[in-house]
Amino acid sequence: MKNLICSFFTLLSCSALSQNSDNLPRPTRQQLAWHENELYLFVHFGPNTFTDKEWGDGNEPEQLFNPSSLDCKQWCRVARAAGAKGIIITAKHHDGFCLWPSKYSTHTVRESKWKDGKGDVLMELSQACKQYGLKFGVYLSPWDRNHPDYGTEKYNDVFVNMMKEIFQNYGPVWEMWWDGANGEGPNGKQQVYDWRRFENTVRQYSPHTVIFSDIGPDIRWVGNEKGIAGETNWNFLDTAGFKRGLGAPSNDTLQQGNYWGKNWIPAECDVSIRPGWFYHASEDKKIKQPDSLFQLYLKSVGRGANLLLNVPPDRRGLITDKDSTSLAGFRKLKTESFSNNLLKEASTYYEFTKNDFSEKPMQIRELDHPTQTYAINMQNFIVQMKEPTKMNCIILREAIHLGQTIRRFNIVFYNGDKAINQILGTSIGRKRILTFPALTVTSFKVYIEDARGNDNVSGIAAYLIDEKLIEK
Ligand code: FUL
Repeated sequence: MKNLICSFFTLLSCSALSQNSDNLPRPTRQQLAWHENELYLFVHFGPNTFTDKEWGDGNEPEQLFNPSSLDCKQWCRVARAAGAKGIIITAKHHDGFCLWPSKYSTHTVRESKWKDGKGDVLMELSQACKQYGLKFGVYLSPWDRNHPDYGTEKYNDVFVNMMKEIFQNYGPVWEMWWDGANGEGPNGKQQVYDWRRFENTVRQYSPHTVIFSDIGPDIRWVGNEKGIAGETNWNFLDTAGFKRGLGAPSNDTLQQGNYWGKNWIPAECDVSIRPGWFYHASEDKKIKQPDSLFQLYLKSVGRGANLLLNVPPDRRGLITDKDSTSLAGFRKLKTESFSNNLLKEASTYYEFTKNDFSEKPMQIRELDHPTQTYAINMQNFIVQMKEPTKMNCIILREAIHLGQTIRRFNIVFYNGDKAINQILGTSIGRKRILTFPALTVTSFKVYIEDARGNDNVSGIAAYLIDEKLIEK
């Protein structure tokens, strides 16, 4: 039967993710769960916050680090109000300063003035995240401009031990974020990172953590720091022969993925709400406003990637009201835009034989609740509106637990019998948000024109959003 209707989770449990007779890469359970998190905050915080730098030299006196009223719960409240699902913090940036009292360094919060050396940012944040139901992630820069062992084999032990310390004392760690930078250390030497050992450590000590880097293994960098995924965005990447940092695939490739790529490594779009990653008072007037954050959302999450939005706390250790106001405004735009699915009353008919859309449909369900999403598992379908309806946004979802199979689609809009417009596109992935100048529509047809294996549109919705918000 073509109109196989099966709940997303039923499908999930009946299809082993690892089973892969068609050689199509599929996400692991951890990756699949990662995809559902859409938006989370990045927090750059450390000595640079107090020196007004972006990259510290590593010789900043520890005493500099002294936030006057650090409150990780405030960060969590801001994250929640923004609709973000987690926080990833720079536990150690390139300057080597550790935001936790690591046994493997003497350049940490313990040596600082803050709380007389008794403070522990990772402890406060990991606990606050638990309290607020947020995921907790850790950016741990392999490049270390302070550590005396950097540039020697001993440093690989240091890095591994730091990770173990973090997993053991602050876990669960949802995402481990490895920057590709590999500059010189305090002794002028460059480190040869033992990536294989680093990866094995994560897998052994924290098997549910997803690892981000230029080339994964779980999540890839999107090839720019503007927060923008490719309009065509495959969740596949070829990594053989590539390295992190300078030896990474080209930025274009990272932005789009490889259509024939052998590994499921989806893109994460990192971008800052301000020009810099760290807080600088001089940038207080340059905070991205709700409409630009909305545009970024369309160009990241709306292209099947996730959005990692950096919101740096100031010298008090708090996110400023200006940043949080903008985030709350963005949340409001998102809620207003996507709260009224115009297809609630529509009917959907699948193409049975060529140009015969007569087979009875699935019910259209809420897109953002995968438990309620039904797999269509069909090639082409028509959506019939109850009455002529003005719309300027369509959201499609692909059943990515089965892989990413759709390579080209075409949506044709009708008013009565007349075709009034069409949208041609390539990848769909977890979520594809398409915006266009408003049309009054009585029906529209979705054609999956080219697909590899089973094509699996798993959800569709239509909205009328504020005209000013359509993708620029
Ligand atoms: C880059 C770093 O060099 C920046 O300082 C920042 O942390 C950014 C997210 O990643 O590669």
